[in-house]
Order: sequence, then C-alpha cells, then structure tokens
Amino acid sequence: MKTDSKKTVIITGATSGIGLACARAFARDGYRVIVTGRSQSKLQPVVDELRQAGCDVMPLLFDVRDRAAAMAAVQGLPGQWQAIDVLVNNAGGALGLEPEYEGDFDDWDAMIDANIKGLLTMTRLVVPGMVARNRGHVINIGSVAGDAAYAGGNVYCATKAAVKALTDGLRIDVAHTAVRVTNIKPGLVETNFSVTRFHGDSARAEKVYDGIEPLTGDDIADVALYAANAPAHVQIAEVLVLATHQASVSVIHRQA
Ligand code: 8X3
Repeated sequence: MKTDSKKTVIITGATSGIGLACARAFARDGYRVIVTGRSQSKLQPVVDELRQAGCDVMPLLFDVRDRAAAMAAVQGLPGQWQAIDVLVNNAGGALGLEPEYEGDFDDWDAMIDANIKGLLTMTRLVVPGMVARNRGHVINIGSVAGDAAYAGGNVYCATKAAVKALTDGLRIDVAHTAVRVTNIKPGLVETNFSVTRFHGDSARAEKVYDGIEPLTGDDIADVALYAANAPAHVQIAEVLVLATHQASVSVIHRQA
C-alpha cells in the first residue's frame, strides 16, 4: 500500500548497469520503484531481488522505442502507482564505433529511437502528471559524449547532445513549476555499455577500460539519488561525472 511519505520512482532500462544500480539505490532509500525493461527474464530477477529487500516494486515490460507499448504500460499503472515523483530516463546505449561515413543504418535508428525518442516518449507520458501535481523530478542519463564528439562516436554523441538539449529545454518549460530537471553525464562506466556497443564482443569491450579504473553504475546511482533527495529549492541541473584518470571525453590516462 502506498503511504504518503513514500515517493515513487520509475527507472527505464532497470535490468542492468546504471538503471539497475539506480533501482537498488532508490529502493534502499525507501522509494517505491517501478522498473522497466525489454526482457521478462531479465526483469523478473530484479523484481525478486528488490521485493526480498522489502521494496514495493512494480515491473513494466516494454521497449522505450515502442511508443504504443510505453503508453499502454504507463497509462495502465494501478492508481496508487500513477503519482510518479521521479523519472530516471536511463534506457538506451551505444551501438557501433564506425566512422560516420561507414556507420550501420540499423544501429543509428536504434540509438536515435531509444536515446532520444524513447526519452521523449517517457517524458511526454510522465511529466504532465508532475506538472499537474506541481511536484516531481526528471533525471536524464546523458553522457560526457554529449559535450564533445570522439572518433567513431558520431551518432551516439549526437544522441547524448540531444539529451542535453532536451533536458535544458524541459527545465525551461517547467520553470514555472516545482518540477526539477537534471542531466547526469557519466564518462567511462564499466557496465555492459561497451559489450552492447561492440555487438557482444566482450574482449574488445574490456579493452575500453584497460589501464583505468572506470566508474561503476553505483557511482552514477549515488549522484542520481543525491539530486533526487536535494532540498526542494535545490535543482541539480547538470553533473559531469568522470573517473579520476579521465580528464575529458578523449583524454584518458591509462596505467601501463
Ligand atoms: C558513455 C561515455 O565516453 O564511453 O556515455 O561514450 S563514453
């Protein structure tokens, strides 16, 4: 049962990486957690784990790229789950590292559809309720890759630059309300990010983190929770989070 003191968070792409870390962190902090994912077999263990830890959890099975499915899932939430306090737009990722003139059309579509259009769909579905309640927080998982392009990053970087623009745009559009909007921009985070980018080539993925201690999903979840729990008059607008030996998008000091 919902108690008034408990806040509700919805986290997209909560079955792994930063999304899963956010689900665990918000659950530990006493939030009621809606976890979304594309695969029932990956979503169920997350639900089981959070329930065992005593969390009120609601799974939603859909792909953020499927607008009709996203709409049906969010609009079909039971009444007590509909007053969402925090939306963490995490679902998405990178596919491919080819030069722009050799990129894969399907990879481009998948990134644009999830990272930009999926984030927009969730925003469009959840934020009107926040505005009506004059309460809420949207936390978008952007990237250092949205600040500057890097070799082979082209379309991925463009989607994360779009996340920055959409986050800033939303912040402007809700400035008359108490709704807060945050863009968290991680650098190197060791999740399945690079395995996905390289279409399952885990040896190539591991090389991305050679000689540097990367961030973890938990490090980013800490930042998300900090932003969500900041006093109501404090809006953490944007946070760039880098591993200590990553100085910028492309300057990375690797130990031999
Ligand atoms: C992830 C950071 O630099 O690997 O968004 O693209 S990077």
